[in-house]
Amino acid sequence: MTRSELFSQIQQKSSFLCVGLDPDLEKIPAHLRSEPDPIFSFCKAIIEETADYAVAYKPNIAFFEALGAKGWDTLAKVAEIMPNDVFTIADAKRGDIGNTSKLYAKAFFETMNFDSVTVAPYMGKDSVTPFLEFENKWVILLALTSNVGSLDFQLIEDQFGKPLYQSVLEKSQNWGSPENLMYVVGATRGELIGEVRKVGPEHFFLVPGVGAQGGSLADVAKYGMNSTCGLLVNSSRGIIYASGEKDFAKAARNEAKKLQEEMKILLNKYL
Ligand code: OMP
Repeated sequence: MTRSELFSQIQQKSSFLCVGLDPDLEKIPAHLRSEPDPIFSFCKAIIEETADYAVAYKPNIAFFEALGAKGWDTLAKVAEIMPNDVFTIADAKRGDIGNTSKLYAKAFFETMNFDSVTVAPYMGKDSVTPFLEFENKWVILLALTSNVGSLDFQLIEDQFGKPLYQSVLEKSQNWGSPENLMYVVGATRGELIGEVRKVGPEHFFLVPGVGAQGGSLADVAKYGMNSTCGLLVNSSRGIIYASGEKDFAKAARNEAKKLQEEMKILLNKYL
């Protein structure tokens, strides 16, 4: 999917919602556990019920990998049933020396046909560029993450007072373009999103951390929205575990709808 196609989906659905698929066998409704593939049944129902309100889906690979070979089969099946009009994100946080990254890219872009993959910048250019060589595919590079540990390295300042996350943003902009490179910017970082926007005015940001982690959607839009929206805001647990009962998919739909309604107001306000 291209950047303009993504923006057009955002306009059509009046939404910049990404539904995070973090399916945990311990947390899914009990009645699904007798199904042949409980995680697939869970994800399928969530996707079907939320597709009117979401422009992106982000399966977190850990939740599938943890189940071994069966988990990989489930992930491939989930990737196959994604609606054609949504942007798909393999949240794998990969990155390794060049020839290894190339195979990670092949796994997620060719074997499974995801639109994008999350990548950690720590190993530098040659660990990221193999992902950028795939046409119409995207890298979503970790810049300023939502977790407490982001303080450990990402905000450390160099001798000129520039935090490390800003160096990541500046340097990596030579590796790709706003057409194939996005950044992860956590919703829990509030006004710092505005600082990131100054360094990457045109890039899309994947913003996790609203919902269960307490980030504010209004602040994300206020500080982060650009002229093509430039935001995909993710919520995982807040949507997929809205109910632990048989009505889980309808409850997920309601939560997705609530976020979409808020997003529609914000799009009208800032675009
Ligand atoms: P919830 O907190 O349940 O909405 O889930 C957040 C999802 O986003 C999880 O899959 C996390 O792994 C992911 N995430 C973060 O929470 N913080 C980050 O900074 C980056 C990510 C990510 O790359 O998606």
